[in-house]
Amino acid sequence: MMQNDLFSKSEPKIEALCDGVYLLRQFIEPELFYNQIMKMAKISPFRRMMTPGGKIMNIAITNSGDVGWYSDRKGYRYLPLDPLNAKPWPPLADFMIKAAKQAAQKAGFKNYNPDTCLINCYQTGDRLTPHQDKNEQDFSQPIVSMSLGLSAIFQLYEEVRGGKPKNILLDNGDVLVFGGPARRYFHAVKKLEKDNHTLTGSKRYNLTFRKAL
Ligand code: MD6
Ligand code: FE
Repeated sequence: MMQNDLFSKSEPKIEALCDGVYLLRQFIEPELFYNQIMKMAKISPFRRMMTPGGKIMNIAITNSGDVGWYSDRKGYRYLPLDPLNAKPWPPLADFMIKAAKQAAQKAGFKNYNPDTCLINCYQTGDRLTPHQDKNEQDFSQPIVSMSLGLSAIFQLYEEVRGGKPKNILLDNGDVLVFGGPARRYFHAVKKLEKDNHTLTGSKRYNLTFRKAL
């Protein structure tokens, strides 16, 4: 009995959604990550970036790590310095890297070495349109995605943009590992519904750990 209980806690369930995509529900300690984000945002604040086409994105973004994902008129790319303060992005905390590696390991990705984390902040009505993540060098490395606060529906398409997506509900503390053949699949996040969460209020945060360089 006792041993069974301990086992179920140390071996959380992992759900395979398709080849390369795995969901680990309630895998992280949300408060720990939320507090860390708030600390990092004092150095590199959340800001709404400009698309290469000149539109202002809804979702507010910041980064942590050796480089940070950035978008402006010059395009999408990774930058070693935050253009807002001309300083390095706040470093990845050890516990963040450890959790991301543990999630990747559980999904079968042995040599995962993230060097950056993109942090998205969604407010009521914000959505993420279908896209592929392709600004990274090495597609054999998965992306580890962590959700905090309000729930959202993640939509997973196949390699082509059209067709019916698989809808995946991402809750506070859930971790999605996104690799293998699915690493190039289109995906989106549905409009954030108006709601209130004890940790994040009216917001949802998403952290995506990547090996960019
Ligand atoms: C989000 N996530 O969940 C946005 N991309 O708010 C992504 O765009 C994403 O979760 C690549 C891999 C995993 C992801
Ligand atoms: Fe993405």
